[in-house]
Amino acid sequence: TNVISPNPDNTPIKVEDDRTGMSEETLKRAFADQLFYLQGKDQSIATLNDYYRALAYVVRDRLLHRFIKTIRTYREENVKVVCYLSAEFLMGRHLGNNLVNLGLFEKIQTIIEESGLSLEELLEQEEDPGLGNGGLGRLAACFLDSLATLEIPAIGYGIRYEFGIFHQIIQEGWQVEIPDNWLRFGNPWEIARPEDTVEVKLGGHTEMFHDSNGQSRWCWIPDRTVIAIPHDTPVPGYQTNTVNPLRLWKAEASEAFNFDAFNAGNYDRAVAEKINSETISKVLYPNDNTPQGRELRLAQQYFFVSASLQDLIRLHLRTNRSLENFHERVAIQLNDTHPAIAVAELMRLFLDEHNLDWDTAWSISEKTLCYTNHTLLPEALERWSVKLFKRLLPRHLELIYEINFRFLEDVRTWFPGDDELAGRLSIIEEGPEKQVRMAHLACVGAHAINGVAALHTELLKSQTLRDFARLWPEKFFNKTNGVTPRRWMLLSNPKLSELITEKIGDGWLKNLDQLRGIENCLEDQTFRKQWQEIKRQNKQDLATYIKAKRGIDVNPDSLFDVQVKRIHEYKRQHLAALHIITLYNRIKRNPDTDIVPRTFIFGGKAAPGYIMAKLIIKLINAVGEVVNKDPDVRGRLKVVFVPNFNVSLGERIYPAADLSEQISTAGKEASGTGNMKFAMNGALTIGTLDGANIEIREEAGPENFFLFGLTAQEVQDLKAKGYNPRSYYENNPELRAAIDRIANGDFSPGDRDRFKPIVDNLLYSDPFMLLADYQAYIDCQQEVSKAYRDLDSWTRMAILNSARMGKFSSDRTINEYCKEIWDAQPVKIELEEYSQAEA
Ligand code: 4GP
Repeated sequence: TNVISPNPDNTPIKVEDDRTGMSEETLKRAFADQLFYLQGKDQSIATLNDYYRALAYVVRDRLLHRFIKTIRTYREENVKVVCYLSAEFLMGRHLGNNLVNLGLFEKIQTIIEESGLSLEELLEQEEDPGLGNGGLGRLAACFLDSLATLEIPAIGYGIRYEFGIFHQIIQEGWQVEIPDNWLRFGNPWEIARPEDTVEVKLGGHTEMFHDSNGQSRWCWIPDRTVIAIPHDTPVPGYQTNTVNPLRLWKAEASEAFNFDAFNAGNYDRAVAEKINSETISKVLYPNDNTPQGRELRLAQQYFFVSASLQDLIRLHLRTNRSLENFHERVAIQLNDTHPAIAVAELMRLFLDEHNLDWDTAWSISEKTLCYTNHTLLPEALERWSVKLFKRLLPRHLELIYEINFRFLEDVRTWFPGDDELAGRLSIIEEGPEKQVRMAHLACVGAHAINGVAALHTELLKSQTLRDFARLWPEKFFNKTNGVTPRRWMLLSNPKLSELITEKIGDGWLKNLDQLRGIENCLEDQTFRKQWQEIKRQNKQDLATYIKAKRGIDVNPDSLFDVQVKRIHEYKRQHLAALHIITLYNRIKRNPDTDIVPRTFIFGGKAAPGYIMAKLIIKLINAVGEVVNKDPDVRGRLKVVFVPNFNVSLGERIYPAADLSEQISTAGKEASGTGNMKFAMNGALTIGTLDGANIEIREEAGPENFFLFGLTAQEVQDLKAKGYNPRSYYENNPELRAAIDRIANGDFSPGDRDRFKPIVDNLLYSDPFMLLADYQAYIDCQQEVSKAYRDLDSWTRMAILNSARMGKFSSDRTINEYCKEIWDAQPVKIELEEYSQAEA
């Protein structure tokens, strides 16, 4: 309570602060106040969106006061801070999650419902901020939740894209992309901090000069400056006072620069430059697992890295006398190679702007930087042409050459005479067009390198980064991914969470290993029935959504077989399509065949330029058109492509799944995180021995997992031996019939050749070995159907999956990073008394 003024009789008047109080009374008053004074509305004219915004501000106020205290504590105690540099943060909607983490969900629900509104409807009002493509961006978001929950001082640094990942609609079965204008109505969760603006330079050339000591040095004469304006989003932990910043940079034109042109009467140039500068943070590149080598993309990367590092150095020098202890106060994690230019930029700042000598600068920089790799796909390893580098970042190119020269000198002393090794390790790739290999730059510049699942890390060490692993085995770590149980269970599956809490208390939300406790309820028939009933309700909810969105009736008692993720050939959505066609063929051969009713649910975006992925979407929809309407099928098979898969749609879908499809070609999926969300919510997995599937199966027990397909080793051996997909086609009648049905145009009336690219690809090259895995997949699906016929035993397996997913909490992952890589410790945030009164 705040003391505002003494009474005449000297007893203090206590009022709870409307911006911090957590009592029902105060929250109600705050809601009305925000509606009136921020939205400028009252109940007679307020729209749902007004109510959403009013509520968002009520919640934001309560975050801010924790946020400010958090930042103040970090500064006063001069703590070590983890900085997560990522070109993508796929945060998902904030309101529901913030209510959960502040412990306000139920209270607010009551208040909103008392006002005759529905909280669910208000939550739906929020734009889903899609500042990421898929796994890598969503992982960053889960990590921020865990960092705050574990009370680790941390900052997320990234780009405030004006347009996030495109909105996908389906027209006549095809993906159509619509721009994602998510900031149209403003964003109540961010706070612009123009006072912390920094300048980022680009282009130009370098010149040699002599400093006051007579030493010759290089300096950079850029030809363009943009300004980076930070926008902070508070990220609260679950039931802690910690609220860490997510700091996203927006690019704007530097006024000083424009002014010259403007004054010289060159108004259009001034305007053009402004637009040019703002372009840098305009739009997220919509590629997942494949970089696009465009100049603007490199500019984006450099823009946010430079702004973030300058910001960090400034913050550091506010509380420390020099940069000598920078690595003791800051750990910087590079989320893939997108921010790898940090290696050169940190050196430039240390050398050119802060006058450190090379060895000191290098030693501090190396101790600060860490690098995570997220994919083994060779086409996904970022390379930039030296020519482009020189044009955009001439000083950095020089520094990279110097770093490389010193590195290769070391290599030659360690391995004298092995010139090939030096060539393989070099940061510069020779060839008709010289390239900068960003992964090599990251490996040389970082003291820790990690993969995201056990198999992935092994393959990194034995293949992709083999030479580096030989050089520096001690730099390599595995950090198997995880996901936050707050968003992916508590928020998205409240009924299941409640049941679990009823049985084992709520400790599991902060220590997911405690989920094991529900194994004790396995023999309790009532519990199993409750579990089943909740799954049934979640499926019914999804069925209602599907009906509304796509007009398709689906049976909530059918097996919900779900594959949601980006569309990619290596993820093999088309293998699932072959399964559906095979079942359809069986029905066509014998309409009375006894099959377990299934609803196949797909969701995911294809990169707009990825023709094959877009054709796979069309194929799935085309198969659905035929199968869903065929009277012989009698509704036993339904195929649904749910448009615009994103975080909030994931929240509806994972809890409603019976079967989780994790069917990538072994060795291709680095980890996967959707696989974890499904299993936590009691779906069984059908999957290959790929990425984290292997560890999920280990935890769940092999008897609770549907395994099929070649191993990573077998995939490689088969490739080496000479893989001939056609022989599978020729020798397997069901496979042949399935492919022929596509090739004959049964799913493309009027355009027989529409799917020829898919058919030809499978028959003549099949790089992801669908045909080699086809029969094993079909057989395994048969096992799935058999198991589903006994719903009670299926439910037991589902419960065991959930119970044993403790390992896949991102809290576990973050704890490992803190101990083994970052050397970061939790810091308690104490709140002033008045705000704790009701908390
Ligand atoms: C993804 C990987 O494909 C996925 O296996 C992994 O779980 C995720 O990163 C998080 O580590 N990679 C990307 C990408 O999203 O763009 O490379």
